[in-house]
Amino acid sequence: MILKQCLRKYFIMGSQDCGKRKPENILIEAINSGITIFQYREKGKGSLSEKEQLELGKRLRDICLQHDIPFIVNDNVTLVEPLNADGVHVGQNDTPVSIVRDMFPDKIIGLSISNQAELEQSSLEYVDYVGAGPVFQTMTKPDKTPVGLKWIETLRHQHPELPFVGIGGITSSNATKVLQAGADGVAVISAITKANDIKSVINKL
Ligand code: TZP
Ligand code: MG
Repeated sequence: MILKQCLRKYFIMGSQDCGKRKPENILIEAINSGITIFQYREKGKGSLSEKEQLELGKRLRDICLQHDIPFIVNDNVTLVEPLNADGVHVGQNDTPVSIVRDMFPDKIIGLSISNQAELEQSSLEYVDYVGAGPVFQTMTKPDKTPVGLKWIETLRHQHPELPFVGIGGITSSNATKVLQAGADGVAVISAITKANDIKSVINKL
């Protein structure tokens, strides 16, 4: 597995993002349409109880295994082993990446970094890839101020080899700009979960 290639079309989702549709069906359609990695992110309003999370997580994990798509869990390091995840993605206020690395020497570890101060306080030596954003305004995280394409350019300039994705407000119309600014890939939630035509959206990402 070459991580930078896996990051190209990074799909993130939890049941709270799926409306009336089944998360399993959205994931299968997204995989058949060309996503390259999946993150299970059960979080916020409408998200499932711990027990239900584990159950849905197992079903989504199995779908990824069957299709050879890396399966990452968001935030919750206690889900990594029960779901046999390939990796975990944490934010600046979650379990520190040095501890996550101690827990999981061989798993993929992702870290969110939104600005220069966060970059300077981050231990990149423990991290496999970075999520940078929100690049654009997004209803999925409405409280966070967008950091713009400028942050993507800055991060690439400072870390020419670092695998990273842009995230936040990315759609089939603006994804190319994020890649041109220097990201290895684009991470999206609503562009896929809210799409009428998932295949067409993923083709254009
Ligand atoms: N982290 C930064 S922005 C964001 C996360 C999880 C939400 C991305 O959702 P969308 O719907 O693709 O804008
Ligand atoms: Mg987090």
